[in-house]
Amino acid sequence: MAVLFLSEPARGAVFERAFADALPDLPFHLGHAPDPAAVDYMVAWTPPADLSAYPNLRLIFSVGAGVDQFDLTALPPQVGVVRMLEPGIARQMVQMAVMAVLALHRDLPAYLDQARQGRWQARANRPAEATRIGVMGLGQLGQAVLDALAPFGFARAGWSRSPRSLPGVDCMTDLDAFLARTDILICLLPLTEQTRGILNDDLFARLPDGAHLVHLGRGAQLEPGALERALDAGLASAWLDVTNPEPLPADHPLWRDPRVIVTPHVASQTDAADGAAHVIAGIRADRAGRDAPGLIDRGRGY
Ligand code: NDP
Ligand code: OXD
Repeated sequence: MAVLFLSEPARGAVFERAFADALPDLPFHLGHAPDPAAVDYMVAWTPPADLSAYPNLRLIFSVGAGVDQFDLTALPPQVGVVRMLEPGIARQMVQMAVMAVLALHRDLPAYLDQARQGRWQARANRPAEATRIGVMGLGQLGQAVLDALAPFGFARAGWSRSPRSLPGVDCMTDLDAFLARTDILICLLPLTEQTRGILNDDLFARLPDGAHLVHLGRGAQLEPGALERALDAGLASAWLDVTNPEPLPADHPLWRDPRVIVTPHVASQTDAADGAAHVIAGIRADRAGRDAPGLIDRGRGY
């Protein structure tokens, strides 16, 4: 039995120390396993394309919260995929989402634009109760964001594939009805074949006039050009932490659109020590015959 770590060496050194403390009986290899057939567990952002050298691999742990960088169809069927669930990811996501929602609710893009022009001009403040937040994706991140927004008084709704129930949140599965009641749309969906390009012309057309977008999921959920068209057709502003393409090229017009704030995919960053603790907990669960926390459903893609 062994673990093979295939991500950044600095992060790997933190994992190596944590494994030596917590699972001293389990050989831990950084970057290369002397005996690939002994590898049961792999930690990676993306695994090697050809896994045939690792016939006894049981689980691949993603070093990130998403698993869309894996080609799930190419992995051997018996290999489980585990997403990163260290608690700092949700804490940081909450900070980013609250900052973005308040910025758009309080017209920060317009005030930044006025400031660049030296223009002192007040806009009317809208009550939070009159602003309807809608979160696409009611997983651990969508739920944490909706909880954190509760004290501000916004009307809150969420959209997911299966029916959910969350206190104070209108949980919906009907996308049309959800969009029609959403003034600030937050995307926190995983990237799958069903969600690729979901932020498209048709979706933006179904939002009320003057709505805003906060995109925190994955860049490829945004159809290229659709945001620019939506901004011309009545979408008020957008905060993008993820873009399509990503990274956003320096000459891309969205960088210079005063209605848009772009951050370079920094909403959450995995802490190495807490990430190692999550992987160790997963290996312990697997060795005890239980599912590792964060084990995804490969058929669903998340
Ligand atoms: P979860 O797997 O916990 O939750 C996913 C949610 O999305 C579930 O509610 C699920 O519905 C819903 N969903 C999935 N597919 C569909 C669909 N086709 N239609 C409707 N709803 C759907 O994910 P997390 O909350 O942990 O993370 C979400 C994503 O956030 C990650 O996959 C990643 O891409 C992104 N992320 C971005 C970061 C950044 O720095 N910008 C950092 C971390 C994550 P159901 O409840 O029915 O299963
Ligand atoms: C992740 C991310 O998936 O940073 O961890 O988006």
